[in-house]
Amino acid sequence: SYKFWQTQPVPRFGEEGQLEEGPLRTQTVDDVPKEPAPLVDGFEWVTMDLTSDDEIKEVYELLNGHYVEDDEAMFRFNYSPSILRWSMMSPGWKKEYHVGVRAIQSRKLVAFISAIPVNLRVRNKHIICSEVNFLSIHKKLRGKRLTPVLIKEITRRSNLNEIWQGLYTAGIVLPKPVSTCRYYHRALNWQKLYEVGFSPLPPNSKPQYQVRKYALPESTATKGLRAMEEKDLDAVMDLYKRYTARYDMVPDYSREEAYHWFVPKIEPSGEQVVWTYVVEENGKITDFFSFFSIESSVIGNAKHNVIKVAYMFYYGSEVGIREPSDKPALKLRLNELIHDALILAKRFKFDVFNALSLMDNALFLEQQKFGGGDGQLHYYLFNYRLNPISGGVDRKNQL
Ligand code: YNC
Repeated sequence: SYKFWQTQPVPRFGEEGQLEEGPLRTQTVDDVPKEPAPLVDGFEWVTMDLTSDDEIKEVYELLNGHYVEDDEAMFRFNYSPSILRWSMMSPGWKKEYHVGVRAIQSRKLVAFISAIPVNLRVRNKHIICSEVNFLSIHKKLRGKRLTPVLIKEITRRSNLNEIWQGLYTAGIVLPKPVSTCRYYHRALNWQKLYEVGFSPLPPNSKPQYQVRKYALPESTATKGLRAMEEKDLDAVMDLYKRYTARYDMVPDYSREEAYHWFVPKIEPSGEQVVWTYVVEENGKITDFFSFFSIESSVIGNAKHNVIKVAYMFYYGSEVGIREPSDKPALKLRLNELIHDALILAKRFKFDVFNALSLMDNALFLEQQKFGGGDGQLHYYLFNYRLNPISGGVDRKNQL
């Protein structure tokens, strides 16, 4: 019945048809409480300092034990401290958006929610949002209606900065998705995925057939493909902007943000979080693609503790800009690029490559041997009405 969500400025189920797009509620900072709502006895609000190794470790440990699992509780996200910093300390980040709840006596961190600012283009309008992520509550404190309190607190802190809109995703259905995507998975190390229970052995198949099916060449094939460097930033940004103009909801990155999200760097931990490649032809950048890394813990498996998962991030190609309606040409090009992305991800020891049914992914998922997963990802906006956006899978039917 959405006891909490029905009190919030979000669109309701049953509102159909084309409606006027825009904010649902208008307020000023004067309307916003200056102090957080009290927590139940024994708990207190804290602001986490993610620049501190000790505090990021506490957030890491809370999430490592209590963040998102699949329906069968076989895997749980294991965001490393470096990836958490990359995700929550993007340009414009604010310490006060890293909100924790501690047990007063033990000092233990038992809940967390975060936001980063994002400038979002929705159709032809621009909105500044708080992108809310990493909501998590210790398993022992579930079902006690702490979530609404955390959401109201991150909303309050955003509102005090005059941010009135939110962007978030969730695996569960809430009022009311702007878009719904399905997860797709492409095995890179089929044997390991089979051993951890991620990839089933299809009837009438044998492990060696599956291994052969997902085998990849050693070397990439696209002429001019190389790792992105800082000097490519303007070219990649320009390509990103022009290519993503075809989509209805896209972050509008500043140069600083594009540097943060796309340029590959080795973190102080020695880890790499994001991989971006460009194609250079006669001194011009004609294509790019990127993927990032999140491990998942394997729960209760004797042989393996983690799987290394690459997630498709953004890409762009002059082919799609030059001939926006020429799907066959773009399909060909994206398949060349993504095939190389798989080869590179395999080289970096990823076990599986994930992608969602968004952007132009429908043009390569099947050919690149991605299989549809059980998981869905719903996209939401807070305090904004946007007519639904159909995903890449729907678009596929229109080809
Ligand atoms: C969820 N994921 O429906 P109703 S995603 C939003 N997002 O409210 P309680 C959620 N709401 O139905 P529990 C939600 N999950 O009565 C549940 N809810 O209206 C709603 N899991 O609260 C739910 N992380 O505290 C219900 O539930 C109410 O103890 C029930 O805790 C839920 O980060 C949770 O999946 C998810 O740690 C914290 O199960 C817990 O069950 C947990 O009794 C594992 O809560 C980790 C997990 C969620 C990942 C994410 C995005 C979060 C977005 C939040 C919304 C932001 C709005 C924008 C704000 C900024 C606006 C500005 C400006």
